Amino acid sequence: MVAVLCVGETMAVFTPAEAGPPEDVRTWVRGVGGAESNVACALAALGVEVGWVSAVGDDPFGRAVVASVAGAGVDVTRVRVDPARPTGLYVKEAGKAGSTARYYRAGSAASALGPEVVDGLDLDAVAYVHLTGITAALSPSCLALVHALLDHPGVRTSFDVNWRPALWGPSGPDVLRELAATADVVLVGDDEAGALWGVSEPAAVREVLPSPGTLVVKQGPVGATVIEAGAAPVFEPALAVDVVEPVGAGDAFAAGFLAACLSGEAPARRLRAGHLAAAGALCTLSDVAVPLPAADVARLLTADPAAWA
Ligand code: KDG
Repeated sequence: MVAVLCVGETMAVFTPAEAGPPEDVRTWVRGVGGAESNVACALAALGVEVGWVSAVGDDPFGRAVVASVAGAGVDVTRVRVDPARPTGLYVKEAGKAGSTARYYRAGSAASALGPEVVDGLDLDAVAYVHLTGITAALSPSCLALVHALLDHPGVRTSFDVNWRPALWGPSGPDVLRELAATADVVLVGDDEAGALWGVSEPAAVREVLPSPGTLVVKQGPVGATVIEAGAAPVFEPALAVDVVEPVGAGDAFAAGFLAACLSGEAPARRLRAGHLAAAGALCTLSDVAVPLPAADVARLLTADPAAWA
């Protein structure tokens, strides 16, 4: 039995192991990355029982992806192996300010997932189903799967908007807004909200997304704000971190936030748990966060933020 199910594609990630233009790079490091499994791995590191729902090809990259996510302590029994389609890949050119992704995932095993997946899931026992806008962009069947989970009666959903313009046509902003409107918990970066809907201040984002019970607006290195139905906004500053590479930080933040929701923490503490988990992703080149030592997390959860400025 798991407390959280994370649903979405995970890919083999290739990062240059040498400086210079990608055309000249001959040595690449192969990692693993997928927004939803990144969340799952970070949740597992926080002691949450979590499963990942996806599909991979019957190929070495698929086996490597599944082994890596399972190795992080995530239940991978709901991952299907598709003999007819490959595991998706992506190439990441990393930088401190941001990274670029080149995707090789059209027609991948995970892009063939569809709403039939829901029939095989025991959703009654699950506290949250975590989804992202990435899955919605992969194919019409994946979009239908996201709708089916968001609309499933009795399922509490968490939805990270995860705007990936390279995956979308012009419908992206409208589709993502519609999906977010039906989730219980929505996480969005202020930069994403600005790009998608032209607003980035938390109160203005709330006007665009009035319905989710919990709206979290991530404000990069500044902090994050949670706005819950009927309550005043709560802001929590981020930690000062020497950033190595930012990909995966939002996923880790979502994991910290959800884990703290599960343990009944107050809003500010949930945000801080998100920041602490995000720090573990900001300090690594990998998309998957390196969990901070539990003792440090416990200490920093209650520390005075002035101490880390
Ligand atoms: O949030 C990080 C993800 O973007 C990364 O791990 C890869 O899932 C991925 C994607 O679609 O970009």
